[in-house]
Amino acid sequence: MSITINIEAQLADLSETVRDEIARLLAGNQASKLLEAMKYSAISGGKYLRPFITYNVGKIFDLSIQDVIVAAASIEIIHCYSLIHDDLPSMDNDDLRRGKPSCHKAFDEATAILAGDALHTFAFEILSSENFNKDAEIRCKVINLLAKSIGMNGMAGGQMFDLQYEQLEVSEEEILTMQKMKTAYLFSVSAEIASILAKSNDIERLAIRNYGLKLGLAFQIIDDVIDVEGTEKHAGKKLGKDELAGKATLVSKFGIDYAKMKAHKLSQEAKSHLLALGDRDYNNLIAIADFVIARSY
Ligand code: GRG
Repeated sequence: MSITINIEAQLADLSETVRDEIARLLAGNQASKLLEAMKYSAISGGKYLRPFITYNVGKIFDLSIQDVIVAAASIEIIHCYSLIHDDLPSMDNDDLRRGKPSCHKAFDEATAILAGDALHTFAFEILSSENFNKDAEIRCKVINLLAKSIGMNGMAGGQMFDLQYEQLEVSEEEILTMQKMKTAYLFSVSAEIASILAKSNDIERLAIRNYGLKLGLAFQIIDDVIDVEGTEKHAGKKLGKDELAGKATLVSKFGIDYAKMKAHKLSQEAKSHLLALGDRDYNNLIAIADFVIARSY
């Protein structure tokens, strides 16, 4: 299953819509250094891939951009929060993000920590508001899923393993579990949120969740490949850092070819979960799974 669709052009279109929505959501808050730092990181470059997944899953269930835009923006806000904290000197210590100084370089470390914290809580503020969805049960489901995906058993837990595994010999299973938690759960929740909003049935929801998980894992493995093979100009961040830090990745353990093969297999598996969606038009989701492993940034 492979499809010729220009995902990059579509990503560029949606990026603008998501950026505008984040700007709209942040507008009306009192001007401050903290708000400037939040805007600096959340209304900036980037692929906007996670909101794009939310939008495209929504589309296969006949949801409009208006139906999913707040959820999509909140996912991107969480992602931006994680990038700010990931770049901190105490984490991955990166000076460059999305082709410009990372938040703690453009401002200072304390401001960056607070900007990340404030974006984190802001995402939940948005999702708990009736302006997002009138149905309190839906809001609770979305918030519960997102919170679980980014907490101790999700993104934060995965980041902890990522730091703990530096310079250690760990198994393939440990690497994949860490990457699932650190990266893939947010992809999965980006997809599943749209199926919650669409009130899709359990079989469809599970298929979408698994699609997101496999997609996210493939994405992270290719991210590690780009760290070795990519160019800084294209990636917008410093590369070659994994080897220096002794990061546990499939690339460091088994080499580039194995990592690419594994990412390709995961992308195929992601697509195969979509078969459970029957006649629905999921061509864009297939194209996203192709894009994730073909990308060079
Ligand atoms: C946010 C709960 C929470 C905790 C913070 C710092 C941290 C704990 C987690 C880090 C998670 C992280 C940054 C994982 C890496 C995922 C990754 C490859 C990010 C790059 O994503 P792209 O390429 O970035 O989609 P753009 O700039 O295109 O948006």
